[in-house]
Amino acid sequence: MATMEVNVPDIGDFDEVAVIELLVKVGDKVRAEQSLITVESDKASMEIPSSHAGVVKAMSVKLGDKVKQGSVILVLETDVIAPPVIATASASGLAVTEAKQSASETKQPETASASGLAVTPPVIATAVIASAAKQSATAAPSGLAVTEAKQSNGLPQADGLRNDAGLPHASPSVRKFARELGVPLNEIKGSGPKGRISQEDVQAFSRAVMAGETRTQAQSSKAPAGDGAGLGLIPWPKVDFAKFGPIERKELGRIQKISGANLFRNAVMIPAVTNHDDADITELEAFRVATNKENEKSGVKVTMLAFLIKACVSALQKFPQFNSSLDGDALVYKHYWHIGFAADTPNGLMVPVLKDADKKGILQISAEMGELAKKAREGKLSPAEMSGATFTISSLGGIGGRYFTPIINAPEVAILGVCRSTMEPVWNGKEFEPRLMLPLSLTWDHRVIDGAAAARFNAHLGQILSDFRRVLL
Ligand code: CAO
Repeated sequence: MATMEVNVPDIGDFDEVAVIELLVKVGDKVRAEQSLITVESDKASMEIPSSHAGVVKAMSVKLGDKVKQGSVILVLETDVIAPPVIATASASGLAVTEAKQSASETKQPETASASGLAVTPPVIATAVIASAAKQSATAAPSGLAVTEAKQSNGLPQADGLRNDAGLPHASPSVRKFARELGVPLNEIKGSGPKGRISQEDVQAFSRAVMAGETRTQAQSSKAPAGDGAGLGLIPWPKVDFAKFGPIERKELGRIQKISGANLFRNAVMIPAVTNHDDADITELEAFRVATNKENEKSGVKVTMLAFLIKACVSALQKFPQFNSSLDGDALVYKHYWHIGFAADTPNGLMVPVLKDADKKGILQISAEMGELAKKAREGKLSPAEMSGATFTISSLGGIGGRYFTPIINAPEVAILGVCRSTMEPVWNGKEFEPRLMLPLSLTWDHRVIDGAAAARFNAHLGQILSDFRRVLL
């Protein structure tokens, strides 16, 4: 047994390069030509292969160290002091493409092969350079696609998803790219041969994390989905439901997932309060029924929601903070009145937006609402038709119920929930009178609105709904 130092070989024009990855550790058995460390210059990253086989006795470099030709990488215990392995460009032509690329980057002298393709002269344990532009498979002179594994160094790669160092298969430049994005490479399933990870795989993973479609292990360990750990809450109860009876598991739909994430954020982040009230709509309902009779032939049906939209615009104009949004320490007051309305669709909850409700009459609002609700149910709403709302109404009037606590649709600051009207005995000072009462539930953001303003908003809404002529005032 003998020990020997393995040094950084000639790495071309690079003066000093930083060690960005340690691919082996003390005790590891390494093969000749196996990559030991990855170094990085401002132009490229390179894997430095071992000149001999043996067992790593000591590491002489650590992450972040600057090394240059001749720097000791590690100490190897070897059986035989064999002459250093000479890595050559493959004669088959498969390695030629990358060899040429490497050569151009390292500015090593090139010679022309018999085929006319440039190949590098044999180099001793030469550094392997792979720039981002060379990650993808390129066509070999033969016309066959050559994998980057072969291009990068012409050396055989370990089978399976990981290399000898237990790292996922990826070129140095892909690793560098992942490091820069903070993407954990070992969590990516490579789409290349033998699970090799490409730059596109890294980008796709990063996109999925940003879109909330997947979570990194670090994210999961900090706040597993929906378990409340991120909020410092005790974990969500885990129950094996099947122990108690037959079950069926169904994935949430796409819209449910998106609206669920939004609702969760809004419920958690907004200090919301809900005020409940009743509005007397006896006369308004009679007017609505009469209007529908008059317009029977037009095909446009007026529901209470159209009147509510118009009444809300009046209340929003009287109390402009309800038509605002918080932006840091400032309130943004909007001088337009676009009203969103929650629509129950087969795909889940959608909120089409009726634009410029202040400029439209009840019949036009009804017609547009009908059109938007139809599109919502058919899944045909465009993003523009779902954006720009300044206030939202959620009406369960067609279904039933008394009151509920709707969740504010951020960045709006209030939402009105409406339930089914019922005929109720109302004391008029002398006697009980049957009146049609509409239950209203106004949820508001306490950072922007206070209880008194909310009570006034509801009272104003009640006055308008009980006597719609007030809209004109
Ligand atoms: N009181 C009594 N009856 C009411 C009413 C109310 N407040 N609101 C509506 N109605 C009646 C309508 O007059 C209509 O009666 P007719 O069939 O006799 O004409 C019936 O209920 C059905 O109305 P509608 O629901 O078709 O129409 P709309 O304009 O009231 O609502 C829409 C349209 C799209 C908002 C509604 O269909 C819908 O999807 N509502 C659900 C919203 C929702 O899911 N909110 C919860 C969000 S939080 O999860």
